[in-house]
Amino acid sequence: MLSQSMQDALNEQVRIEGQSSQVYLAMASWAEIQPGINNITSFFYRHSDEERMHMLKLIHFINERGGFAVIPDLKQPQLTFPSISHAFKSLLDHEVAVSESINKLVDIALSEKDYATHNFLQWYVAEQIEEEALARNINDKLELIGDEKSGLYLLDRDIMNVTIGGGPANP
Ligand code: OFO
Repeated sequence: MLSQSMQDALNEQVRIEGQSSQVYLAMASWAEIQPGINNITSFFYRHSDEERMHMLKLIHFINERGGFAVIPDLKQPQLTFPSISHAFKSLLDHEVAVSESINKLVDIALSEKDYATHNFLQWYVAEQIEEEALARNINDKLELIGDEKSGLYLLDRDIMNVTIGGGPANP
């Protein structure tokens, strides 16, 4: 059974994952109207779906542990970006913030000796390591590319094979 404080903190994470999904959905929609970056567009759409899956996984966990998962109100995210690099920089910053919030949840679980929740959260800890590494890698490439259109063409081609979310798949 979840404590009220653990439940509230997990519900806040439901909101954060839902908001992440919205943030990346907005990036996808913006990317979709930029010429020639179809695979980058699909990367953002896939990332948005992945975040929704993270939210669902939390919802199921909260409800299965005797709590009540609250479906959150979401804010309209940033809709347009000065460049593709700006969008990816913002994605990285967002992931770093998500990792911090996951770490806080782990702290709460440990302080309450809630080992079931602690165990559940390890999936998110591992996922965040991968997502941050992926976002950093793409940002590094964009830094190398600078304003070169040919580099962007190659990034768009290579990103097609990138897998988002390596953890156990289904909620
Ligand atoms: Fe990419 O954040 Fe979910 O966990």
